Amino acid sequence: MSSKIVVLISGSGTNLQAIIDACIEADYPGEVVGVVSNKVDAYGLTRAKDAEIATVALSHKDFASREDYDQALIKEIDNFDADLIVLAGFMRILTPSFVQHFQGKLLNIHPSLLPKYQGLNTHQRAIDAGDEVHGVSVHFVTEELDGGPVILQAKVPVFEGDKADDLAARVHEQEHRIYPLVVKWFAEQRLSMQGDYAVLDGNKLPTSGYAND
Ligand code: NHR
Ligand code: GAR
Repeated sequence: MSSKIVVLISGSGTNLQAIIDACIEADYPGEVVGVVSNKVDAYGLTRAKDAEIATVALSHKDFASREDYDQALIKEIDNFDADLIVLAGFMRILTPSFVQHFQGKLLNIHPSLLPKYQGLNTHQRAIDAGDEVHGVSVHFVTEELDGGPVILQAKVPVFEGDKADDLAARVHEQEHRIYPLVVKWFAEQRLSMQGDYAVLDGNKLPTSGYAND
């Protein structure tokens, strides 16, 4: 049984590409069945089309409210009968009714070592704070923005003189390693959200996820 994955994007879609590439491998337990973007010109839509994956471009600008937009988004995703919804650079905050509809089936990748630097502009904030270590977190999406239980993090060094773009590139390499891995765990039904916890192979994960140290 292969899990049906829908990926939500707003931009270039390099994480989408990493997941598409992983799914092509023999024995990978998931399949990307649809890609939805809130930006009609997102390059990730081209990546999806190149891989012969169905796409939906649903601009938030065409809706009067966040609630209306999210109801339309729910309909589009439900058409794919998805087992898992993966946010990969999706830049719209989701309403509580959206999150409740897909409770326990929503993953996000956030470019910081959560709970540090929730929200936007994370690389510059890590540089400004003088951090020597930065990184990325994959977490379950809950109603609390960037606040759901962490599943896996990866760390990168911050070097003297780094600009936000340098750091973003270093973080991206790690994103492309850890996101397909976490998606695989979910597709294998080894991973779930139970209450406030991420659970892997029956074990509650610590607050910094599986690979904490
Ligand atoms: N929705 C919920 N309910 N919970 C989360 O944890 C979510 C979420 C939606 C998106 C991704 C998140 C990130 O990883 C994410 C997590 C967008 C914003 C934001 O401020 C913040 C965090 C994230 C994504 N968006 C603006 C908005 O008004 C728009 C910004 C823009 O278009 O550039 O929605 O960082
Ligand atoms: C990634 O770095 C992801 O962590 C970040 O956007 C980038 C998307 O890149 N996500 C957020 O900032 C969510 N607010 P991609 O489109 O190449 O996958």
